[in-house]
Amino acid sequence: MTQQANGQYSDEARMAKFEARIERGEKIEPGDWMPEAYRQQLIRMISQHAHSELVGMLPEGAWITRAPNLRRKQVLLAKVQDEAGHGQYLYHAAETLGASREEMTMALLDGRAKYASVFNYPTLNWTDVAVIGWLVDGAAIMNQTMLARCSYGPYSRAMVRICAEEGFHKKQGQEMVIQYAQGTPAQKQMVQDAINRWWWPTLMMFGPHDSESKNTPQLVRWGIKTKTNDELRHEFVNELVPALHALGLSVPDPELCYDEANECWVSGPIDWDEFWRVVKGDGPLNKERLTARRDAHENGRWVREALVAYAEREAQPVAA
Ligand code: FAQ
Repeated sequence: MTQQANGQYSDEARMAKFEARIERGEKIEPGDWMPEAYRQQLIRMISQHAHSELVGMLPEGAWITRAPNLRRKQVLLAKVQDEAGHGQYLYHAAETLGASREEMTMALLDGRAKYASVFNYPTLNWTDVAVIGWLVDGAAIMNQTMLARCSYGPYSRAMVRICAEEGFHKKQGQEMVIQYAQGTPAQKQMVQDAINRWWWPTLMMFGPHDSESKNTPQLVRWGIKTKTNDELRHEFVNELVPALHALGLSVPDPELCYDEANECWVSGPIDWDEFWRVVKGDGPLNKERLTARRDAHENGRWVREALVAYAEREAQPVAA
């Protein structure tokens, strides 16, 4: 890298070195030079991801008191608690980029920040918990396995840990779907109905088509995303469709077809009007989700104040 006359490196030279590191597959760490746009993209994505984990506790959390037996209740409690932990890892990863926890939290609570659209749909009965586990956690894992290879060290390492836990979430959901699909006709009907309601919102989780995805080109260039929205959605459809068919279940897509030449399943069109309505705050439960997060923040105020008071007291010099 050549120096300028004043001994400094030019931005072009720093950028070339940065991109060469990405090209070699090196991880970028918090103290390293990075372009401002790279830092901003990561803060945007990681904070949205953290918010999704916290809002994602709500649809299933509503069923903790109504789980059908103690084993299911224990599993669901552990799962919802894991999602809270994932939010914490992710907020920490965003903090390494200079984002403050308070600012990120406020952006969620006052409606400026995005979070995954799928969590704005209602959980109408217990089989929704099963289907969220298999489909929604399954989609999240597919996306996060890709992000575990991302170029930013703290995000990539958080993803490795999160994916390990999400693996259990997916399996507990899959186990329930298998059991209900082989249960009474009423159970099979309930689980099919839940799949019908969650299928499209799950496919929307992967984001707009690549041709409409404004962030993907820069994210792929800088190794933040290593696969595109459509590539991941395609992988998901091809994993889930045969698995559901094997259980005698179907997906609510009349245009779904098997492409013999490419040996893959091809989905029908997604309702992008619905997607953008939900993303912009007008989904079935957007208002309720934000109200629940605001209430949780308010109810936790005394804990935050107590922590600050404790830290201040501990910082006082000890009297001789
Ligand atoms: N919902 O240009 P792109 C989980 C926004 S964790 C809402 O394609 P990008 C665990 C996007 O932000 C699930 N907004 O964006 C769990 C952008 O707006 P902006 C969360 C969406 O970043 C399971 C605009 O549209 N996972 O589920 C959505 O390249 C079960 C244009 O889109 C992550 O956050 C959406 N679905 O790709 C918990 C993973 N899609 O910011 C409980 C990290 C797009 O420019 C129970 N994030 N938008 O104003 C990512 O991988 C990416 O950010 C994508 C979007 C793939 C979400």
